[in-house]
Amino acid sequence: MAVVFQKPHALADVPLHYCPGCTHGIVHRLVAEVIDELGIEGRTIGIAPVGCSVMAYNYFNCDMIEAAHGRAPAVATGVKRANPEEHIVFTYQGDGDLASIGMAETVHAAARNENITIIFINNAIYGMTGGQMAPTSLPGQVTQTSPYGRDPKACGYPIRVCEMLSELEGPEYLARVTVNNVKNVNNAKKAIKKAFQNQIDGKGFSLVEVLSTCPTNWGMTPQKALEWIDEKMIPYYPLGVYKDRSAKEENAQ
Ligand SMILES: Cc1ncc(C[n+]2csc(CCOP(=O)(O)OP(=O)(O)O)c2C)c(N)n1
Ligand code: SF4
Ligand SMILES: [Mg+2]
Repeated sequence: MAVVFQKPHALADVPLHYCPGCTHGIVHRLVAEVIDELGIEGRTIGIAPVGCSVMAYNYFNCDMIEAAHGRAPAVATGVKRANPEEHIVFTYQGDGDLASIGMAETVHAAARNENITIIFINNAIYGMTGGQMAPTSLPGQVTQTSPYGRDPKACGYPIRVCEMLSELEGPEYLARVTVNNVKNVNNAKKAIKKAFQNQIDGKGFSLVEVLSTCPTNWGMTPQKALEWIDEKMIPYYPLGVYKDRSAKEENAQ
């Protein structure tokens, strides 16, 4: 039988606007595949951020809402609570959106253990606005607003979101993945699927951080950007599961 390569149904059949080598598109596809596999397209409502993925509302075939910059977890909270049995709600947010202007919304949604799914794209930069320093930019990283490299003495240290949230009692599931090679893409999909399945099962707040590329603002070729994730990002942001409450409770029994 011939295998035909197709787009997932939950991914709209329109060209994405992302730059060559940007991994936003890979993560979109993984989210859409998971929506297809879980059979939840008709129940799913996505919350788009402000950032390069602002037009995610054009790319997913489910209902989408555009939140103000950083407010996606608050919007998701309202949508989920309006019909908790029926709605499956996910946010898709960059590091500027989630970890800078939206940090309060993120932390409090996690502390409340809102039963929502967050896809957090950490590309260590403000992509859409031209490459300014993000809360996750690495020490020494050259950006438009740190032309001599990020100096932690002046700008503070990068925030490790999964580690920070794992100190809270609330969250159900926190994992960091990346999509810079086939193995990592497969692992990322497993984590994203678990984050949606947790919501279906009523388990609570699930966040998957995806280390992503921004070749345009990093000033790299797409290939070099994928390597930079291995060389620079993973040492600072180790991959792994930072919290999995249900698994821990099952193991303790
Ligand atoms: C209230 C408000 N402040 C600032 C901006 C400008 N702004 C738009 S996108 C963005 C940063 C986006 O970066 P990130 O969330 O990391 O997404 P990326 O583009 O890297 O995927 C900023 C600061 C805005 N739109 N609204
Ligand atoms: S500017 Fe960066 S994050 Fe935005 S689409 Fe281009 S490569 Fe992707
Ligand atoms: Mg970013």
